[in-house]
Amino acid sequence: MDASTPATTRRTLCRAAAAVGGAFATHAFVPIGRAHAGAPAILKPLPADQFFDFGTNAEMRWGSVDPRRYLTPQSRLFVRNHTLTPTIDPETYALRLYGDGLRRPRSADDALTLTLRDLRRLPRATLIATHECTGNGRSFFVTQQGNPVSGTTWTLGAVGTVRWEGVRLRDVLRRVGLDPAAVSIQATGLDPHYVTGGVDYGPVRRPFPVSKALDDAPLAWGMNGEPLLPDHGHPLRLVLPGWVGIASIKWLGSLEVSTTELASPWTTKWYRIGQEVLTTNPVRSAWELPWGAELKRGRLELTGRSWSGAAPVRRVEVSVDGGATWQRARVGRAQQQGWSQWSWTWARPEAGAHELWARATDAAGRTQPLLTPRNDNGYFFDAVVRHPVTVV
Ligand SMILES: Nc1nc2c(c(=O)[nH]1)N[C@H]1C(S)=C(S)[C@@H](COP(=O)(O)O)O[C@H]1N2
Ligand SMILES: [Mo]
Repeated sequence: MDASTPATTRRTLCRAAAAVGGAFATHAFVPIGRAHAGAPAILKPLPADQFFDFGTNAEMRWGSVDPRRYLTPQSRLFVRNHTLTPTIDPETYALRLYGDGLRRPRSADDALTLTLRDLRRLPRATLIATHECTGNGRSFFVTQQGNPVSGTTWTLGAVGTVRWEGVRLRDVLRRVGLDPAAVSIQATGLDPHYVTGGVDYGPVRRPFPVSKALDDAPLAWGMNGEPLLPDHGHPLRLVLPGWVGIASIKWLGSLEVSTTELASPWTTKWYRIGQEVLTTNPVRSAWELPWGAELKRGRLELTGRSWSGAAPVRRVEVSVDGGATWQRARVGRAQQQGWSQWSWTWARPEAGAHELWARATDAAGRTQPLLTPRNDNGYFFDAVVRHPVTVV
């Protein structure tokens, strides 16, 4: 793959996915914009110099990242949609809460509702965190390791670091009242049902432990000082910092709080490797360069970023001789749970084709390997990526 990889044209979407009903509770009181046939799955502009366009998904181009900006602008952030971006009216929106894990248990039909106005009465919270899709880097299973895998062929741009703004989920749950025996919370989106292979899997939803809810999870209505764009979950999304992107449910419709472990196809069928339900993101690194970049001969100051779902990045090493020798990059400070920017000086590059390798280690002691074991859906590609460049 090179920088000129043609973006796929936007696929015509299966409108059957917009059908609601069946075994799943409908949210009839929330007006959701009906997309017309042929409507785009993503609403924000996706300039070709900034994004790879995969139809329902869009990847940030690392070659377009501004090394002087720590945060990823919302307009530049990758988008990952199972179906399409719904349009939700914030005036009539309400988050539904129910389940036997509430101090006063409630059924789905009798859910407690919280409007945005209700939520805005709670203490405000902001959190800088790296946000990343589980499948980021997937294409390298194929191109670097020769492993066939299925899923969106992301390179390394299904990631960003943003400042989330909203309230702490812990404050919401305290206000509503939690049963001490509550263990699991299922977050459900208001986007159309996910239909694939002729099966309706219902709305996008995924459970997570109450412990994560009480730790660092915000319910966010803003990003980097702006209201959330429709594509990123307007008017409200869940964020589980450091965890796989699928855990951060957009267009949050409901939270079911339970005293028993909950499940969904997003934990039993997808976003798992073998017996392991995926939660914390691995360590990864990217150069702020186009794939196959041409670099002018002479002393080169190169930049990149590294991140980990578990802990701040402590060390980044660079190799330009296929891993025979490694040199330390200068690593900047991470803000809160965000990534680390780094730079490295290539003093005397020779003309010709080279591979740039970058390998990060986090404060939890996790280092990027040279090879990631294959899994069918191509999750968690964390091996050192061999970034080709030509010095001219
Ligand atoms: N309701 C809903 N939430 C969702 C998704 C979705 O399709 N529907 N996609 C998930 C996945 S797989 C990822 S990686 C992130 C992407 O968030 P973003 O599009 O704001 O970057 O949202 C997650 N939350
Ligand atoms: Mo994802």
